[in-house]
Amino acid sequence: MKMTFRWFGSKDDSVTLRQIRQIPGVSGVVAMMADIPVGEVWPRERIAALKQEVNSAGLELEVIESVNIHDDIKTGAGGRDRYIENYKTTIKHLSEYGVKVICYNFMPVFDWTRSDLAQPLPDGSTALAYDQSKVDRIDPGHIAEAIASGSQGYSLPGWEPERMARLGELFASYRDIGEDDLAANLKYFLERIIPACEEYGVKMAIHPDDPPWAIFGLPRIVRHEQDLDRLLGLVDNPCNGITLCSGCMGANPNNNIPAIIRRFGKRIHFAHIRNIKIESPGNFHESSHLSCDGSLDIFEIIKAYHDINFNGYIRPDHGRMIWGETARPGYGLYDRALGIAYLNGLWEAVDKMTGKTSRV
Ligand code: DNO
Repeated sequence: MKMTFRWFGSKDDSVTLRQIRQIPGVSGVVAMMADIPVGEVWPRERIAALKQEVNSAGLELEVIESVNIHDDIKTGAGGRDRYIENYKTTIKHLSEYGVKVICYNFMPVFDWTRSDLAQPLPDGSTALAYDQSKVDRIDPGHIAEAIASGSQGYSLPGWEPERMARLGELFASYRDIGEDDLAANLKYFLERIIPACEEYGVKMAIHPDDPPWAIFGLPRIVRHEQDLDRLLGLVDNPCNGITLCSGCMGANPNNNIPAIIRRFGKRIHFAHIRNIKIESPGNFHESSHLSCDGSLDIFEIIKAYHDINFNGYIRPDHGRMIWGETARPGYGLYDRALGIAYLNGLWEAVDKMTGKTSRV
């Protein structure tokens, strides 16, 4: 495995590359370019500059999260072929600068959703939380404002203001799209881009729906093991893979994360590892990474990755806000760095227990 850390860029992150470089065991950052409109080609010169910046801090740039998918591709609208061609060009450009994995999602309208970005926990920290009963009371037309009000002024990944300004139009574009239509549109997309991925040596890694169930009546198709099975079969090629997000899929207690890791093994290219505490069905908050603080057994998750000789990328996921830090919700330095130290410790312990070193 290769340990990485998500970074939003020098203009848009409270965490610096220098700080990331000092977290033990981190080989690279997972980056994005939020200012490029969804659907447009990522220019070579922008990628070159980002790579140069990251490499000169002593870090690698091998994973992008995310190259987002235009809603015309998800709905199968007339413009999709142009956006797919642009996506292929972006894959080519990224590959020329050493990018190996692209994380993306296929969630209609909204990316990850929470009802609270700073729920106080008993230890005085705050964390992201989801309470279905609260979400049910939010008018979907106003959820972007509800979410943004807790964002500490930072842009939120997947909640681009220009898209949120068109919410009504976006909702309308999904009116006749059911789960099977969405899956057919994903297949159409994958059939066209996976040959480019093979040619350029890039792996696609779809992120599950967060939370892993339908919200606001919109279709969702990456929620559980059966969905992952269907999605991998849409185009049965190693370049069509998964970002397995433990905290996201783990919000449904029927999703057995270690079993999913063992089942899909080599098709998992990117692992997001974090814990969550499920309070009741549909009601959870994010916790520290430790097994004892949440509902997921992180040791078993690491053990499963180790057993399959996982040689993809790992990153700690959302952290709590601790020690008075002000940062983008979920993406401060301190708790994610603690998360890495813990994940590294578990990995070393399993290495030594099994006599098999599998860090790359
Ligand atoms: C939120 C993230 C998501 C994720 C995208 C991947 O913090 O987990 O925004 O990056 O869904 O496309």
